[in-house]
Amino acid sequence: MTKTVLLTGFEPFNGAAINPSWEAVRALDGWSGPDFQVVARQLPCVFGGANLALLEAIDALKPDIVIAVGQAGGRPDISVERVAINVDDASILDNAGQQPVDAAIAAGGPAAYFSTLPIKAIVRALRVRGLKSSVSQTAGTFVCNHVFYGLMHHVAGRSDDEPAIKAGFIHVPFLPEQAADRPERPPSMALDEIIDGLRIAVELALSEQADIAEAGGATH
Ligand code: PCA
Repeated sequence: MTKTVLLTGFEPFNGAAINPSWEAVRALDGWSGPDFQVVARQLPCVFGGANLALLEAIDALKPDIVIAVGQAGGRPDISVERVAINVDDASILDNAGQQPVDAAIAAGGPAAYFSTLPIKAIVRALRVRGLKSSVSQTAGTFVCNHVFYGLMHHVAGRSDDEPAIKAGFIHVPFLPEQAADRPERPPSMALDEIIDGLRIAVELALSEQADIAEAGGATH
C-alpha cells in the first residue's frame, strides 16, 4: 500500500523574506516512489493557528508519516529533534502578534513527547552522505516546538483503530543568502543540501522499523 508522507514547512517570520524549511519541503512536494508519496504543506508561524493547519492537513491527507520542518537560524547543521515540551515561551512575536509566556500547549498534557522517527539512524545516514547533522535535545519554546508538541499530542491521542502515525521534527539552518545579510555571519547550508537531507530523512522514516543505538548524547 502506498504510504503518504506529509512534510510541513513554515512561512517566513520575524520580518524575514524567506524560510528555508518551506523552500526545502516544497521542493519535495509530489516526490513519489513505488510505495510512497510525499505531500508538502506550509504552516503559518502562528501559535494555535499552525497546529490547526497541521491537524487539518492530517485529517485531509491521512499520512502514515509526518515530518515537520522549521528554521533554526544560527544552528550549523540539520538538527533532528528528540523531544517536544509542553510550553510556549516566546522571545519574539509570532506572525499574528502573539507572544505567549510560560503557557501550556495542552493543559493537563504530559510534560514532553519523544519523536518517533529513527532520529539517530537519520543523523548517521546524513553524515554518511557528507551532510552536517546532529540530534538536538530541544526544539526551543517558539512555534516550532509548539507544532512538534501539537503533532506528537495528536499522534499519541489517536485511537487504536486509527492507523499509527510516525512523527517528528527537523530544524534546518539559514540559507547562505540569509546568513550573508547578518553582521554576525551565522552558519548556513545550501538549499540543495537541506533538500538532500530531508530526502534521506524521509527514506529512513519509511524503511527503519526501530532506531539504532549509537552513543552521541550530550553531557550538559
Ligand atoms: N522556526 C521557528 C518557528 C518557525 C520556524 O521556521 C522556531 O524554531 O520555532
